[in-house]
Amino acid sequence: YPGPIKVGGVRLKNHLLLAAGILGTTGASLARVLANGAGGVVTKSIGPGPNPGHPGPCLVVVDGGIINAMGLPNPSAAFADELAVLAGEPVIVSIFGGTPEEFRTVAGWFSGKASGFELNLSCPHAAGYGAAIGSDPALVEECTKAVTALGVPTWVKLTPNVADIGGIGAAAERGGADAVVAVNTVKAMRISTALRRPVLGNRFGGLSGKAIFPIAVRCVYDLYEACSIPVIGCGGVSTADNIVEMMMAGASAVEIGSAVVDDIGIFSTIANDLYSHDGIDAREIVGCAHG
Ligand code: RRO
Repeated sequence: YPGPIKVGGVRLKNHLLLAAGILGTTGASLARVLANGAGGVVTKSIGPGPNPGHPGPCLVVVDGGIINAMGLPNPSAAFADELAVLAGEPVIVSIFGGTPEEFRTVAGWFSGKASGFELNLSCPHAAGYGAAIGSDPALVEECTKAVTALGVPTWVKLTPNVADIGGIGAAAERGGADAVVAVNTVKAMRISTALRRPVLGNRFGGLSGKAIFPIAVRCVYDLYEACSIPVIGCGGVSTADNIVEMMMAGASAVEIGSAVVDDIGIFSTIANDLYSHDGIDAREIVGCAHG
């Protein structure tokens, strides 16, 4: 292990983080992921009001991944209780809102209780939230400013479902973001040929898993060119070689989501692979595919 590192203002135990959404709804599940070798964890996204989520089916397994339309289910302010067992641990609270004011309000509930924030400007299937905001540079800058004013390290998670992700990353940087995270899920759908209707209750959702890894690498590469703040990679990562590739594209740390569903031991497995051999030196390889 490389020992503690600092990325986007947050101290991490290693370069691997739990991505938002997976095992992130309770303090106990987040503690379990940390005990299994994650260098930091990101919570399920928390918003301005309690929300049960979309009607089911909410999730469909497809070749190379998962399509979800959970619908931003969360307990809102009550989530603060879950953080009590995680005091002192590297926990990034993912938050969403529909306006800069809502982002500020939600962040306020958790400031002092979180190592940092990850602003979710990128859910592909949430009317008025997520990608609706994250595809507009002016709104991205405003929402980011509303939270960075609190003085807590703030990362901004971006959607791949835009023409120019670099321009969106630059807007987050102007808003004072400490890092950008790329990417959230890719907008997708499946149709049941037997039932002649979309599989998901919400009709469409977001694709995660191995199928989106090349999209995530391209987005990290674009953001490394467009921004001066650190880029954190996310999307379809399942091996140590994937981590090295993401770092070469420009990632200073990497988040893992879908692969954790199959194997919570993946953090230790990958960390052993990554750090044991001749040892990767992130300072040497981050962004080395550029130029
Ligand atoms: O809860 C969800 O449906 C969800 C969210 Br908030 C998100 O950011 N990305 C995603 O794929 N699903």
